Amino acid sequence: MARALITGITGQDGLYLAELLLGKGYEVFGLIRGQNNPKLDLVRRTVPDVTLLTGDLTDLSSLLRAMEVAKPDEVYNLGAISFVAYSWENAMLTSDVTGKGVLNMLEAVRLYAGDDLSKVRFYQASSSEMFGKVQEVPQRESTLLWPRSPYGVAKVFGHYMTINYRESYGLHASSGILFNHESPRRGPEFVTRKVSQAVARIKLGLQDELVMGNLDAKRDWGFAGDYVDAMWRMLQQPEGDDYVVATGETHSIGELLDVAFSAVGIEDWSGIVKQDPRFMRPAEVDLLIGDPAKAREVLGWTPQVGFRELVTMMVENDLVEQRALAGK
Ligand code: NDP
Ligand code: GDR
Repeated sequence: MARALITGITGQDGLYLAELLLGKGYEVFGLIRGQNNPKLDLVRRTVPDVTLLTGDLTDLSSLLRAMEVAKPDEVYNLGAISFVAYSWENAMLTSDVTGKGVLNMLEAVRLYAGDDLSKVRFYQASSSEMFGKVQEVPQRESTLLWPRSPYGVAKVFGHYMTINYRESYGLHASSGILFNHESPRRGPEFVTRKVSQAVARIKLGLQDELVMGNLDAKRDWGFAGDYVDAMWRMLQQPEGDDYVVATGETHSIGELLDVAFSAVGIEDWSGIVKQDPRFMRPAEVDLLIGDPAKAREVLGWTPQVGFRELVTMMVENDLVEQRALAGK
């Protein structure tokens, strides 16, 4: 039975990936941090067959211990401070976790594997946020990186460290440059879930306005369940490599609002949505659209869920959740 260790098991992708790997017959280990993690119950309920190990990406010894217990064939490094807006307010912490944390994980792999690095394959959760200021459209593996946030800069460090371990030590290390991917499990701080929750609450009469930041930014949004499959496919290749994972379509935040409100029968949201500078970023990533040709050709990966279906799925899920929370 193949063995996998996932960091970031409490996150959106960690849960989908754990489900995917358990379904394939893997023995799955998940790294969980803190002495009383509030998401522990959620993980236990959702993926009860995952063995949880305590550890933190800033603590190399905890990662090494996790490696020694899990003895993984595959390591998926999904743990990170992942909210871009937060990264300006906590730039050092973001650098330590999202940037240097990758190096800690790579070192834990190297120290665990000793002189047989071929026994472990490594996946790094890189991000389209690394592209930042638009250099080329659509963005592909070779596009110049110009990050625009402390988060993006930290991800660039992790990305190149992953490449460096591949080139220096021959580690089977892959970096997935994933564009935004969403689901009903998305954290409520991210724009899609913020919108889907608010739209559901407005429909149910629990809220009357929605305060947003920049409505002009454009993102290439896909479904998280599809994207974790691409991660797994990368580690099944004969060699490690870097891949853009995206839908190849882009939509503005305004279009996201159109689709989400129309899912509950509201066609004109102009009187409901307000804008506030507190949700604007010091530097914005204006346009993301990925070219997933390499992932399609080499990994045989294609996204299954389109933008409208994704947003509608999230709104419908939040209608059920918000109705239950309100006792309606
Ligand atoms: P989430 O924010 O949902 O999950 C992040 C995970 O990282 C959580 O499990 C969190 O644990 C964990 N984590 C945070 N700090 C630490 C730490 N110090 N040590 C160990 N674990 C820690 O992110 P997603 O699931 O959406 O994303 C997964 C990865 O993919 C992240 O690295 C993200 O940056 C990257 N990514 C995501 C994209 C997306 O659109 N979703 C696109 C491209 C890249 P806890 O619950 O304890 O806080
Ligand atoms: P992003 O996702 O920064 O792309 O990072 P997020 O959903 O936070 O923002 C997307 C875009 O929406 C604009 N926006 C708002 N965003 C939030 N969160 N809240 C608002 O009220 C709001 N109004 C407008 C933002 O300015 C931005 O342009 C996500 C994360 O998952 C990263 O970890 C990942 O690496 C990238 O996607 C790819």
